[in-house]
Amino acid sequence: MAFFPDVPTIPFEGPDSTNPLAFRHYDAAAVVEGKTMAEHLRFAVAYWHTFRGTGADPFGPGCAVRPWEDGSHSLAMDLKRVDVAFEFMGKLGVPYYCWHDRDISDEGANLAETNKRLDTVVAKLKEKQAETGIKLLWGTANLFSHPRFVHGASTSCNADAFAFAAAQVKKAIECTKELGGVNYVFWGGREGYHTLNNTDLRREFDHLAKFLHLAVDYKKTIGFTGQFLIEPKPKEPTTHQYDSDCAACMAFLKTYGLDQDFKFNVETNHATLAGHTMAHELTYASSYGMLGSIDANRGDELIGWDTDQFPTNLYQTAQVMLAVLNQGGLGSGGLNFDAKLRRESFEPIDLFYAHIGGMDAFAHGLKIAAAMRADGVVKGMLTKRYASWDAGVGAEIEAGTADFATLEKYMLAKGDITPNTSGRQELLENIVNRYLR
Ligand code: XUL
Ligand code: CO
Repeated sequence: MAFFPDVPTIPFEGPDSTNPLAFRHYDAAAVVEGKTMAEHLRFAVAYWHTFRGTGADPFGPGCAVRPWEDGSHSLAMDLKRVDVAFEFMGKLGVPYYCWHDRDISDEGANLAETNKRLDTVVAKLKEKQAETGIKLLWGTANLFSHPRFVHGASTSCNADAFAFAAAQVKKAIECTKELGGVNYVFWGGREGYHTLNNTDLRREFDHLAKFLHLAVDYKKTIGFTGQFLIEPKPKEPTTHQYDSDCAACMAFLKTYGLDQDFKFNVETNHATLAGHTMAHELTYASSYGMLGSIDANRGDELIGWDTDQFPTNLYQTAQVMLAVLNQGGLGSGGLNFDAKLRRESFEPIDLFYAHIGGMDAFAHGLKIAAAMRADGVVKGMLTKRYASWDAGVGAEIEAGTADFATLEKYMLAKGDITPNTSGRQELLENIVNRYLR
């Protein structure tokens, strides 16, 4: 049975196409900088938004039209949804998908039943993966929706919530391994606080670190080789999320001796909520060898929350792909569309339009980034800007052969510094715009 009977496998038709069900830039087999677009971009569909999103918001219930949904929370519905998902992903031509445990299988009456049901769905996912060649980019556990996690999971004031979360993550890692997942993600969920009047901040941080150490131990015990990823986010649902941005996460991981076991899954709308550009977060993470994967979406410049919109901003996608190319690719990571349709876009076909647009925006961004790198104009200006560090006193400082006494002697003899040169911001912005076509 086809769930999207009117949609063909999405073809690549080239930049001049006006067919809304075709790619204009994403040509999976096209080679850029020696690798295919598919290899560079490693797109993934997010199960939660695409197959569980209803369009509900604080002002009204879901209004998404999904003819295959029967309104139940039955196992049969979970299994049918797997067929829907694989038809959608197959027609779209994405190589990967991502899930939370509770997206793919609802909870049963108790943990044992929940796990049993999850196993049944995982078995079907495994079959469909084998049949289609679509793979799991990452799994994760939903430790934030159920009321038992109202005060957080590993940072809850209730030790039982920590224990339940541990059991749930243990199972989610096992399922990820079973499906050959190449990463496993930890997004903080409700790990954070609203008021210090009821929060022992240091104790909660210690518990978060303890939890992650236990996860690392378990990963080694079962021989799961996927990359562990932390996904920073500064606010929502709590006022102060503990994993607020890449730098805060880096400090946390270093403080607790976890930095060798994790990388970051950086999300565009989380970066902007933290008051950073996505390019800043990516460059920070990448500089320290910590950029593992990307949740590709965008926010709204006028709205202060996580709108999780599909990425369409070429300026942004080009910057993202520049960071990715500059570090030689994402390794086991990929570009996961952690993005949802607007409530007003309620028809199934909108799911295709949204993903096609996102994939094209990133393929186009990849071409722009590759063109910038080929010309090397911006990079050349950057290298030139730091030339004073490549020889003379700069090289001595970097090499550790200078100290305050030698630097004083040098400056006393010289009298004052070599004059500064212009930062050329406007010129550089104009040059970047040359490539946006
Ligand atoms: C929440 C968010 C999550 C994570 C996975 O803002 O981004 O969906 O990606 O838990
Ligand atoms: Co995300």
